[in-house]
Amino acid sequence: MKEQLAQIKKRAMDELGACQTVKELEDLRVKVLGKKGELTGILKQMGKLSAEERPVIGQLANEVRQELEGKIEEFKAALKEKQLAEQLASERLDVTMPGRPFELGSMHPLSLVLEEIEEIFLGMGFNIAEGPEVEYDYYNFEALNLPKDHPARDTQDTFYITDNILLRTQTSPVQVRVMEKQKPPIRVISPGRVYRSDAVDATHSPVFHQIEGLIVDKGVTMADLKGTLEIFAKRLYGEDAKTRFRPHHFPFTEPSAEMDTQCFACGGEGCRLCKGEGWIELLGCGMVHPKVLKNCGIDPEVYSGFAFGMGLERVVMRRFGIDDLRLFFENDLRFLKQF
Ligand code: 2NM
Repeated sequence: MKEQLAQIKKRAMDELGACQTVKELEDLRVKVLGKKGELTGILKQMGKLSAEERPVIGQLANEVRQELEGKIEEFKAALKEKQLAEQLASERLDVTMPGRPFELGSMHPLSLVLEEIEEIFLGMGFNIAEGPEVEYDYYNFEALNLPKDHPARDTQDTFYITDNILLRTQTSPVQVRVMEKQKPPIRVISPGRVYRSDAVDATHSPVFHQIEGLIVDKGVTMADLKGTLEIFAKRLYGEDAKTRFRPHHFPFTEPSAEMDTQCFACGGEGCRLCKGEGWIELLGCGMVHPKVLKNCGIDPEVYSGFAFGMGLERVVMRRFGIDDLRLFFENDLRFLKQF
């Protein structure tokens, strides 16, 4: 029995040295020292021993148990420490390292000036109305007094999707929708993308932006139109800005006009910017045609209104001295970061 104990101890010590993990150590402890373990097996056979041998073997077995338990615990502790050290090394993080730099974006010049124009009109009591870019022929043309055979309805310029669905060529259809839904007084501007089938060059793009405005109420006159748009020009270009109105023609307004601002580069003398004119066209406008009001369910005997429209790109190009429209749509950061 003494020999058996010595053997158990020697084998356990050898296996102990080969253990790589805490789990393997625990398995070894159960195999040798557990309830059904090798050492316990020996102790169960003690009954066969003589009264003199029993305490000797018993003490020896206890010594072996204590020694093995101690060694296993010792190894366990060492392994745990090693594992922790490895984990700490692999998860090491330098919290003092500088962060990755990230670049701030900036406002697109079109958005910048659009916001400015919106603020001017919001300050005068207008609301902002938006609507679909894919529109019915009815809202884009028919309701605006442009019947099917009207020359201004050039099918060459319009992107048709079906016979009666198209990409809007102006934002006035938004205002038709507002007039249909809302009773006067109405005061809205409708900014947004519009589409025309143009070849791309420095001054033409198949997609561009318009801002149109509309007021409908009792007793609205051409004087209200002129006063409102003159104030707008002064807010946009400064209190010294000079304006003039020229007669024009639009199918949806009567009478119609165009408003110019005096060239700020030459003060009206005539220069390269205004092409020698001294004046630069800013917007088209007019008193809403009675037929248009009627089409939208508004009685032209009771109400009148004025409307106007301008191209955003041209205003922005003049503001920043940009000479090529394509720059707005190319998203070249070297361009966009200048605003
Ligand atoms: C312009 C010029 C003149 C205009 C007309 C309307 C509506 F819906 F009330 F009839 N909205 N916008 C209008 C009038 C637009 O753009 C150069």
